[in-house]
Amino acid sequence: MSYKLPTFRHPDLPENELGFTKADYEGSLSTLCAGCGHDSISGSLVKAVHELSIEPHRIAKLSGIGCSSKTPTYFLGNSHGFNSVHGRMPSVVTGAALANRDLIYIGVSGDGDTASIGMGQFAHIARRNLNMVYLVMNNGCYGLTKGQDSATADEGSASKKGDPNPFNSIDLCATALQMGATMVARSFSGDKAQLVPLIKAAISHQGFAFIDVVSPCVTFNNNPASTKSYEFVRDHAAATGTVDFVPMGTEITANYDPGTTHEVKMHDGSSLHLHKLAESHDPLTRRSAMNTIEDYRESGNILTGLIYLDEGSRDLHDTLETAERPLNELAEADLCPGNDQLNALNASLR
Ligand SMILES: Cc1ncc(C[n+]2csc(CCOP(=O)(O)OP(=O)(O)O)c2C)c(N)n1
Ligand code: SF4
Repeated sequence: MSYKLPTFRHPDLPENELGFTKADYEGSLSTLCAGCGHDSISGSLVKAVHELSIEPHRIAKLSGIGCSSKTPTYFLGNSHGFNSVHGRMPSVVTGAALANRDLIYIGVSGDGDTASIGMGQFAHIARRNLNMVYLVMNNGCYGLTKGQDSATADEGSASKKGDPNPFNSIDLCATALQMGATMVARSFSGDKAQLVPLIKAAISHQGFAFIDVVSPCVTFNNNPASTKSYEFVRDHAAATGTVDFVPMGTEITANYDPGTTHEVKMHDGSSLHLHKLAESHDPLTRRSAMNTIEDYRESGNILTGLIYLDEGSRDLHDTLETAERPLNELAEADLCPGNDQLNALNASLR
């Protein structure tokens, strides 16, 4: 069987500013189960990067192990990619990002990959504020190994063949926030209208941008007793507000009632327009974000949308004061300034 997408495309597919169509950002044909939420997220990633007119070679996509971690094969086929070890994507992306700060890093993981085996790595990559998008395709189970409950399965939720989960669940947005992530959002694989602008904002954000995307596993965890099923999410998802991503230099054409929209300037000159925010929620304050997560958790609903954004984020390169030029471009002459300089430095320390 061939895993290549058909090469025929409609001749009038819309082109972005670089002259690329969406097809230029697709990957191989997906081998996931038909209806898996992960495939919809791959579609949203393709749409976001195409609309942002990013050259594919400027992106590196990395993942761990799982059905979710297989998806980088199905999007951005012309970008760099590295499929690492279970739960170890954060250390691999940290090394890559420190060596080459010029690439845009998109890490894809699962709730098993992140909230169990990779929890230690996840905590520290958030704490260090590495400049990357970290997206979890969250189905509350280990899809690839046949549907065991994961650490994000809600208490009382039951998968297709399982008993109700007796344990408290880990809320990855709360964890990311607690660990120091500078952008935190949650969405649903079935809500492209919400997810695409969040992905664009995460790519523009200078720092660790975390997106938890509820993504139903149709094979093992899409039954009525599951809180990660399509039906449950559709009935219980409630957004903090709506988000428009406005690229740099774009003319604003829509009119909003005064006081209903808040504009947030992003580091790269683009902006986020936040509309109809719930009164009790201020996404620019960590404490408010934490309270909102807790309020929704108590009410049994699923909080979606932009939860937190730190406008003054300083990423790992800022903190370490690394050179503007990517480290992998520095030659020996740049790295070894010579004996005289070394002697002078040593003398200054005596
Ligand atoms: C070190 C190691 N331990 C265990 C496994 C087995 N394993 C493969 S994928 C996986 C969990 C996948 O779950 P998740 O990350 O939620 O992804 P999903 O398949 O649900 O998208 C496990 C336990 C492994 N591959 N490597
Ligand atoms: S087993 Fe579940 S998570 Fe894996 S591809 Fe199938 S539906 Fe998706």
